[in-house]
Amino acid sequence: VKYELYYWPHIQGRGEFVRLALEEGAADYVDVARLPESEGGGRAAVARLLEDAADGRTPFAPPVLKAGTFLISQTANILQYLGPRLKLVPKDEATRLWAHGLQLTLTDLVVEAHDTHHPIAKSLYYEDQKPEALRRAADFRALRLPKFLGYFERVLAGNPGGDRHLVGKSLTYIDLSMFQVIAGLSYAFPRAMEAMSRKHPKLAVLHRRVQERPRIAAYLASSRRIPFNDRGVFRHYPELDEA
Ligand SMILES: N[C@@H](CCC(=O)N[C@@H](CS)C(=O)NCC(=O)O)C(=O)O
Repeated sequence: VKYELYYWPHIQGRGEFVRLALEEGAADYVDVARLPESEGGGRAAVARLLEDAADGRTPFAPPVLKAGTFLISQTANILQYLGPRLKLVPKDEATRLWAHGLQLTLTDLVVEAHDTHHPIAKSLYYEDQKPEALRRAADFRALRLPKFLGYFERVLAGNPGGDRHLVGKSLTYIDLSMFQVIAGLSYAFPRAMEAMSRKHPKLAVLHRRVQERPRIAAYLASSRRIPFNDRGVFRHYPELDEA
C-alpha cells in the first residue's frame, strides 16, 4: 500500500477532502481507522499516531497521511503533496501556489462553518452554546457564506482555463474540495444553500459535475463514504438554517 490515511472513522470531517483526492486519483490507499480494531484500525489507530513520536514530529490533529517515510499533517498540506502525484494539479509552481491558496481559503471557510455550531468552545456541547450559535449562524448565512461563495464563483468565472474548473484546464483537488464544501453546507444549511446555489450557478454546476465523475460517483455510492451526521464539521441543526 502506497498511502495510509489516518482520520476518525465515524465522520467525513476534514479527512473527506483527502479521501476524495485519493479516490479520484485511484490511489493505492488504506483508510486505516476504518479497518477493524483487530486489524489495527478504529479510533485507537488515530490516537496512537498522535502520541509523541520518537523523532519529535508528532502531528497536532488528524487528518494525517503516511506516505513512505513521510508523515504529513494539515489537510491543505496533504493535498499539496498528493496533487502532483495523483495528477490533480498542474505542475508549474505559480499554479500550484494559487491552488494551495484556494485550498487554504476553503480551510478557513470550513472553520467558520464549524464555528456556527461551536462558536464558544469545541469542548462544550452544542446545547451549551446555543444562543451564541444562533447569532453566529445568522451572521455566517447573511455575510460570510455569500462572501466566500461569491469569491469562489468569481474565481470560477475568471479562470483562464475556463469555468468548468477553479484552476487550470482540468480537474484539480480544489474542485474536489469545493464539491465537498458545497455538499457539506447543503447538508447543514439546506434552505440557505438553495438560495445560494441560485446566486452562484457556476459553483452549482461544478458541484454536480464532480458528483457525476465516475470514480467520485462510485465512491459516493459505496460504503467507504460515511454519511453526514451530527458529529462532523458540517451539522444539520434546523434552527441554525434560514427560517
Ligand atoms: N487545520 C487542520 C485542522 C485539523 C483539525 O481541526 N482536526 C480535527 C478533526 S477534523 C481535530 O481532531 N482537532 C483536534 C483539536 O483541534 O484539538 C486541517 O485542516 O487539517
